[in-house]
Amino acid sequence: MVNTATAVTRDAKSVVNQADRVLQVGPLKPSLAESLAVDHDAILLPTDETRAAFLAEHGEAVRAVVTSGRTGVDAALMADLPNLGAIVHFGVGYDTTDVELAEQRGVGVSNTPDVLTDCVADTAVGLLIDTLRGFSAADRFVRAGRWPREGNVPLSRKVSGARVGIIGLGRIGAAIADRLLGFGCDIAYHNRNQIPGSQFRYAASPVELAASVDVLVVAAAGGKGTRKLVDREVLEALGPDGYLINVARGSVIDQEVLVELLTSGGLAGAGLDVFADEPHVPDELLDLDNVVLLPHVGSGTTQTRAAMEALTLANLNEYLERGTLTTPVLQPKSTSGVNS
Ligand code: 8YV
Repeated sequence: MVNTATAVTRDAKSVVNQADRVLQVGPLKPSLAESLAVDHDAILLPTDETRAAFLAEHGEAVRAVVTSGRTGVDAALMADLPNLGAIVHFGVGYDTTDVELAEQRGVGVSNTPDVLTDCVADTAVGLLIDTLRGFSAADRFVRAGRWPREGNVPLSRKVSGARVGIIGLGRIGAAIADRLLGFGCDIAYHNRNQIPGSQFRYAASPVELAASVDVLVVAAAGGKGTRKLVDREVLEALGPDGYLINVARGSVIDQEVLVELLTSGGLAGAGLDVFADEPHVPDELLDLDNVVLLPHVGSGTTQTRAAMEALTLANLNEYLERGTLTTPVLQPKSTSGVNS
C-alpha cells in the first residue's frame, strides 16, 4: 500500500531540494568538485561572459556555496544569491569572502581549521631553514655544474638559536613556535592582544617585534585588519641582517617595499609561500639567491588536503541537514528552508 503522507512529504522535499542548490565558486580539489557534482548535484559558477545569465537563472535557488580561500564570495556575488545560507570554505583562510556582509545577512561561514596546522607550520620551518641556509640556491649551484668550476658556495646563516618573531600566534603561529623551540630559538610574538600565560615574549607592535629578532615569521590571517601590517617601517626595523618568512597571505606585507629592500640589501633574505597577486611573482625576485619562492604549497600534502576535503564536506552536509556548520567562523542565523 502506498503511504500517501510519506509520498507527499517526499515530493515536497524534492521540490525543496531543487531550490537547495549547491554552487561551486572557483576551482577546487578535483575529488571534492566531483563529490559536489555527484552527491549534491552542484552547479559551477562560470567565469566567462555567461556568468550574469547563469546567476539570473540559478542565483535564487542557491542555498550553499563551496569555495576556497583563493576565490571566496565577494559582495557582488552575494547580492546575486538572495537565499544564500552558508559559505563553506576549503582552507583555513577566508579573506576573499565578505564576512561582514555575510554576518549582516545572517549567512554562515565555515573554514577548515586545525587539520592543516601541522603542514603549514612544517612549511614555515622548512622555508625558514632553506632561506637562512640557502639550500635551494646551493641545489641550483650543484645542478648548474658550478661546484667543480667555482668551489664552495658562500657561508650561510645559522638557524639554531636564532631569535624568531612570529606575527600571529594563533593555531599555526603556535605550532611554528613549538617546532622552533626544538631548534633552541628564542621566540617572541605580536598579536592584537597579549596571550595570557604564553611562555613567549610579547611585543606590543610589529615594529617592536621586528627590531628585536633575526627572523620575522608572518602567520596572521589575511583580510582588511592585517592589510600591509608588515609595512616599510616594520621591514626596515628587521633590517639588512633580518629575514622575513611568510606563510600567511601576500596582502599582510607591503610587497613593493619588500622587493625594494630585498634587491637593495635592506633585508638579508625572504622565504615566501604567498604573494600579493597569486600566481604572479614579482620578476625582480626570480634571480635572487637569498629568496626562496614557493607556489602557495603550505597545506599541500595528500594527507592534509584529504582531511581538508573531508571537513569541507562535513560542513556542507551538516548545513544541508541541520542548518548548522561543523567548524563555523559564523553560524548561519536562520535554519529555515534547510532540509530536516
Ligand atoms: C590552501 C590556504 O592551499 O588554507 C588556506 O587558507 O591558504 C591553503 O592552505 C588553500 O586555501 C586552498 O586553495
